Amino acid sequence: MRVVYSPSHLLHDPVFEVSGGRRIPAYEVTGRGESIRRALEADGGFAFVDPTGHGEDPITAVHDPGLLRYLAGAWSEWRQRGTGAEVIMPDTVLHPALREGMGPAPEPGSPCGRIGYWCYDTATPIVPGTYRAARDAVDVALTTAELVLGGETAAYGLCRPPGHHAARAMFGGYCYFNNAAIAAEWLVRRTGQRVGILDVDYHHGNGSQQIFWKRQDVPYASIHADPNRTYPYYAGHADEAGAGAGAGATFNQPLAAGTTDEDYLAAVDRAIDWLAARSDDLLVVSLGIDTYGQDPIGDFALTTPVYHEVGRRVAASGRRLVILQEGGYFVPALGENVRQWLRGIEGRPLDLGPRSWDGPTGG
Ligand code: Q9C
Ligand code: ZN
Repeated sequence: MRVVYSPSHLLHDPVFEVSGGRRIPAYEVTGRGESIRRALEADGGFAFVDPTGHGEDPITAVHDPGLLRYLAGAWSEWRQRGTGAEVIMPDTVLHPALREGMGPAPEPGSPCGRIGYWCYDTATPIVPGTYRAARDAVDVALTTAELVLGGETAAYGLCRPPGHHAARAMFGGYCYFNNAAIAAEWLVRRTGQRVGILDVDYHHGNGSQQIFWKRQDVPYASIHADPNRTYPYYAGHADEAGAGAGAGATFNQPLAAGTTDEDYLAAVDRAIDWLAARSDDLLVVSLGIDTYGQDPIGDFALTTPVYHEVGRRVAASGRRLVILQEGGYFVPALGENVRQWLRGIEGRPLDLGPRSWDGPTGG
């Protein structure tokens, strides 16, 4: 399988985030991308490809041009105003009730006003290399989509930073641009087909859901932790099914803490069947590995072999697959779990060898 990878993800190197009122070490770190790169290189069955530039148009096909403009200039604007802070992070955000009944707020001029206008949390700091890395992650996604249009049955894009929490006009949740949504929209425009999104990250992909909420040509199926207990808190409930032309084209399966391999596979089967009835030849997969039993921010109980089986079942759907990395924060096993998932896609056997975290001499 081809793997699209860019070392420029290393430029996005946040040190901390603020979670539950505490300053904690960032979870979304460069070591994640390198764990995956190393595991896929060591496997020997993957061919690495560089991304090619696709410009701004595929991004503004999905996102507010103001969001792109903001992210492009955020660091230099912040530095020029001389706050001296090591990251850009909001202290004040545009809560919808602030202007309830008064119409939309204008985009502010001050750096602190602008970050809270575009960003909704304290998990997604902007550092000097963030914009370059986030733009290149989009190109990784689009290059992966291009490989599949060029005839590959499946290809994998090592997107970092991830994307599925970024909405049309908002970023957050470690995500800046919505790589999967941009790829799906690009595929729709290129092929005229209905392109499904299968989101298996531990968290609900609120951004992807928002972007395609009123669209029937990009059905969105997500399997995730119940938002009643987990980020992103305000979206991903079972009764959210889309609206307008997109009524019935969103499918959420919120799951309980402690979700097992067996529970999970049953949800995967339901998502695959649901997408099979609503999409044509192509699927974009938002591949999160934060469902792993040892993930520091997840509470599911999945084990390494289930990733191979999920990959096998997704491949059995017969769709051509654009597989894009989202979350997964237990770095020691992240690369191995991605590797098994992709081996499952290719019909290669599960390989719990000595390199494997869950293997006989692993860990
Ligand atoms: N106190 C992805 O997996 N932090 N993003 C939640 C709860 C944000 C996860 C903190 C988690 C974002 C792509
Ligand atoms: Zn996640």
